[in-house]
Amino acid sequence: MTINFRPETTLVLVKPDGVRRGLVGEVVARIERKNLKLVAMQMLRVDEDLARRHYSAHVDKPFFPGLLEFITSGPVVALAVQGEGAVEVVRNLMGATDPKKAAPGTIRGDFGLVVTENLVHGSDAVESAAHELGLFFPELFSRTNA
Ligand code: IDP
Ligand code: MG
Repeated sequence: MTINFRPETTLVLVKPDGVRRGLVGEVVARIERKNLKLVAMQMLRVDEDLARRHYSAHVDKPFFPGLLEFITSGPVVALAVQGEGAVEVVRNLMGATDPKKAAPGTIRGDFGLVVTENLVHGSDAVESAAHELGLFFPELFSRTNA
């Protein structure tokens, strides 16, 4: 089975801190009540290879080693989320990267405190969403249905 990339589809991760703190349901509930559609969901452990591919844009950043260590530190929950403007809508639900600056009412604004533990990932563009969905759900999303 494959899933079409249209309607617009984005990748959400509940990161290891979110899973450890029991916030998977909270994140899923916020996505669902926004009337976005969950089309795939999986708990998995991110290994170093997947972490490097997923965060390749950040390879030269000083925080990259810590980011790899963190994202591989425990299970994550990966979600494929579909709906009109899904990429931007999810980013708005998540709030700013640094939870200190994230608005109250957003996931990071309500539950996060420090940038290294900001609970969720959401693809930042339609093109990166296609790439990231292929990384986390290779059987469901491939370049052929992008
Ligand atoms: P995003 O997750 O909001 O898209 P990015 O800039 O793509 O933010 O950064 C990826 C992840 O790297 C962030 O979610 C956060 O976990 C981590 N990160 C970003 N900036 C910093 C920083 O300045 N120090 C430590 N970690 C950071
Ligand atoms: Mg990003």
